[in-house]
Amino acid sequence: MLNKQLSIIGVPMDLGQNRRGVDMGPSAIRYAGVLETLETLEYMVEDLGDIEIARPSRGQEQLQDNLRNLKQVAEGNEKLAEKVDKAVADGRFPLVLGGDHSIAIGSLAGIAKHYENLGVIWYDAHGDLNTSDTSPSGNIHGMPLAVNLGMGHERLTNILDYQPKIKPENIVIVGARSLDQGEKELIREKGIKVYSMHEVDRLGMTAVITEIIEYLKDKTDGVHLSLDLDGLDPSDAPGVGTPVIGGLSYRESHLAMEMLAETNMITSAEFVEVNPILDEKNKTATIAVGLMGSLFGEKLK
Ligand code: B3U
Ligand code: MN
Ligand code: MN
Repeated sequence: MLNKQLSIIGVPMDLGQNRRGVDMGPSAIRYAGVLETLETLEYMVEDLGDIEIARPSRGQEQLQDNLRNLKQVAEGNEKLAEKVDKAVADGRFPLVLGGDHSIAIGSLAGIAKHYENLGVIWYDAHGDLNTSDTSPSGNIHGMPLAVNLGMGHERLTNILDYQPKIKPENIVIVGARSLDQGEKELIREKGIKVYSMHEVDRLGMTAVITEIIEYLKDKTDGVHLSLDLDGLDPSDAPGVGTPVIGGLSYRESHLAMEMLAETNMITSAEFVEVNPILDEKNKTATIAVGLMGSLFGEKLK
């Protein structure tokens, strides 16, 4: 049984990338029925509302040292880290709703403090392992995993005054199919485990998740699921800012969530990059809520 006390935290963050609209992700996910879904599964859910996010800088100021909106992204993540920290300290399961993936900087800052060896499952088309030196875009949503490894601007790596947040051997990336050169080098250098689409296709999702569970189960004392909706194929999840074809299917994703639910190993989660402006009738938010249902044990009921 997972922790029955859930705290939902919305983060209307759209400053970690270029396309507006992802700030409406938390509303779209709430509208798609996240509270009702989890309450039906007999969770005690408190909705802590949304973190306040500043407006973007304009013109030249926006991109400094190849980091877009650094100050606002850092400040938003500091606020998020404090909220998440408190939820975990109170014995609650934090469920964070994005917003773009830069919010994983704040979530993990708040969560990892409470664990010696936090495992992280990064469900994503991308590696999010860029730094300002390797990023092709300056978008901080392409950097949070590197930041959590202690790489990047101090303003981001040192949130809540400690770093690194996580260890490379405790990370597993699933669904990758768009990695930049610098990210590939970092993966090799740090020995990060990656199940790209190639491995998912060869092994099948059942074997992939079984291996991930085996890989993390003995060496971690908690596991955070960071699920970027662009990990799914755009035909299933069209409402994302950087869709990449050839992704994980709706069915594979539900299977993955159901298998994780059976283990009870997930101790925190976030669902990010839902962009209602780019979506088709709230399809992507609805899929996100469906996946949460599976992660929180719908099939086991
Ligand atoms: N790797 C590219 C693109 C990207 C990363 N994350 C998303 N897109 N969603 C970058 O900008 O770092
Ligand atoms: Mn991502
Ligand atoms: Mn992504």
